[in-house]
Amino acid sequence: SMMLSELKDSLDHQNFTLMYQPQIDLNTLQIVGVEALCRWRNKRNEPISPEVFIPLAEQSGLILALGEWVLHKALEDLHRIRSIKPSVRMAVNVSTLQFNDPDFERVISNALALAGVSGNCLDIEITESVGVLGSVEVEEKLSRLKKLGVMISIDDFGTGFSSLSYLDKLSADQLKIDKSFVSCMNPSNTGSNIADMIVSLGRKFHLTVIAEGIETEAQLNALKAQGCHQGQGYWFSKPLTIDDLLTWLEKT
Ligand code: G
Ligand code: G
Ligand code: MN
Ligand code: NA
Repeated sequence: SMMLSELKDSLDHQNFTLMYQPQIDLNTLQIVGVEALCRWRNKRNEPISPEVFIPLAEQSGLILALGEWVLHKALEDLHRIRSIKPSVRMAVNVSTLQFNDPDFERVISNALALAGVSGNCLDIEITESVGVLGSVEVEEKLSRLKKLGVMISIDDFGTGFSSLSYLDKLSADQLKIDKSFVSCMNPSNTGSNIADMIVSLGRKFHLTVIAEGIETEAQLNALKAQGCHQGQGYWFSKPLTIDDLLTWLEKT
């Protein structure tokens, strides 16, 4: 298709950009990480949503090269971020196709070596679609990645089709509460909700819980009261260009 050939051209010419959204510790309100979010404009300079171009990149196999570019760019920018806030980690979304590529571990260790950063700077966000979480295959891969020092987050937690039976075998570090469960939090509804349940589950299984899509102070306070560890969302900051992020970091 037209869009696919433009997408390929863009990769050759490095026409993608990354935006960074701060991830905040809900107790200290300090930044602990940033999530890299890929952006693309077509030839007519129209922004195309990643919900459109990421699936296209996946169908065409381009996602492997694009994913590698994202890793390299994000880790390169991390140096500038850490020159202001030394402990900030970089979270990168990894498509199921990348994760299941036999070369994935090599891609990760190469990216770390190229950027000259250690594995504990990097957080890999995967979804339940990578395979059967808790299965020997997936857990062995996660364990090998963790030996590089990287952290693993389960993104969009609760929106997939997995059962919960894998949680006690899971070699991940974090659960990310999908923003759909945060946006439906209602200040007048103090009873249990799905976000509440995910926070309890995560804490029981010694996983860090991070809520995404926090847009109001009421949502922030409710999540904090439930014991949610971290959050990101428009309440703190929308995704920022690297320059705007550096300015934001200088001010906070
Ligand atoms: O902020 P937002 O509209 O950017 O993201 C929309 C969707 O695109 C999210 O599901 C997000 O995980 C995904 N996405 C954004 N950037 C990347 C990326 O670099 N790689 C992958 N695989 N997905 C991404
Ligand atoms: O699936 P993933 O978690 O990677 O996607 C993150 C998506 O959520 C991105 O599209 C990002 O732009 C978007 N996002 C980040 N903060 C907020 C928020 O507070 N509200 C809404 N509606 N979307 C958000
Ligand atoms: Mn994500
Ligand atoms: Na999500």
